[in-house]
Amino acid sequence: MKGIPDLFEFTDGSPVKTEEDWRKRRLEMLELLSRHEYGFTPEKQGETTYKLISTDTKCASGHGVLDRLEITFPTQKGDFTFPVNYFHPTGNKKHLTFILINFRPDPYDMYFPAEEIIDNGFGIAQFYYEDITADANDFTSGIAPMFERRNDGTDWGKIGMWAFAASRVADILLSFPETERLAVIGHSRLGKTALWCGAQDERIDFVFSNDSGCSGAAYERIKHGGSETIARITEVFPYWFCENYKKFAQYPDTRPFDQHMLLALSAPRFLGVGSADLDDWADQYSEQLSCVFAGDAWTKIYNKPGFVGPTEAAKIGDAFSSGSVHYHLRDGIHFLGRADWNAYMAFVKSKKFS
Ligand code: GTR
Repeated sequence: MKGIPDLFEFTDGSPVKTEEDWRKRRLEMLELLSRHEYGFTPEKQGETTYKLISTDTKCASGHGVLDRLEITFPTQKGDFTFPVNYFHPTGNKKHLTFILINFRPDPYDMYFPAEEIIDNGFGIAQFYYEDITADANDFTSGIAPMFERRNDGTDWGKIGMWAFAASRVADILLSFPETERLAVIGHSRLGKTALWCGAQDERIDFVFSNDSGCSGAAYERIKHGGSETIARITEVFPYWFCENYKKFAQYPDTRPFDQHMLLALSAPRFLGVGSADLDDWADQYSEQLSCVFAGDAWTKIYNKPGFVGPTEAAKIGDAFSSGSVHYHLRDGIHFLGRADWNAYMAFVKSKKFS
């Protein structure tokens, strides 16, 4: 389609054809998204460690174990520690664990059905995003002041910081023998965060964005009535992004990127995007279109099915899961609910690993 920033063209205009080319293009796209949208993520400063604070061996009807952990990682200005609730099936069976970047600190929460997730054979490790840094235009809390600022418009915003913390959870989960695969998942602003985490951290096998909308999964150049725009999001939530992002507020079509690039950075791993019928603000159809456009990375570079589904808008109840890129549209409002989890879990179960 005309005007779509080309995934398969280097900034200098030369074509991206092979997997080797794609690996280089990947770095270009990460740099574009860092420089202009989310800010640059600082280097990891050293080893991540954890402490087991308590264990409930009979959580979720006795089907699972809840380990309450404290995870510590070094920053440029000392150690930083945050709590993580890790639910996993009883016994040490190997499983995939979802890293849920969540809105509340409580171990049990309305955004995830712990018992069903465990009964499906998965683990879930969730942390509270404001334990990392406040969701406010204030860079004095949590890890925000613990890294030097670049002061050139490209400093990481809060989305980058939350995403960095999700990767530190991955550091620990990967040291557990029962961890077979990892997924990262988030809803809304934390769906944007999950996408940015998965784009950067290739150890994560499944990347899930639920109702992430503007500056998440929604393709910005094709927006539909009543949906959020870059102008609006950078006015209300400037601190989620780097300062440079504001430059595009009035001229979004001049950006050398769009959100399909963020999604394509998950290739050749698995990607899942969910929308809700009543969530026009997130722009459901734009979220689907990003999947359509990003899917080419799987087909053209990796010879794998990418997004297998229509280019016309999905109908309520549709779920397109046969490729590496899943998309579903469920009924209801902006929420990370049971129907979303069931769709994501079914997608994981349908995939074989080589
Ligand atoms: C809205 C914001 C969206 C979305 C949402 C959320 O106010 O405009 O981009 O992220 O918040 O996180 O719940």
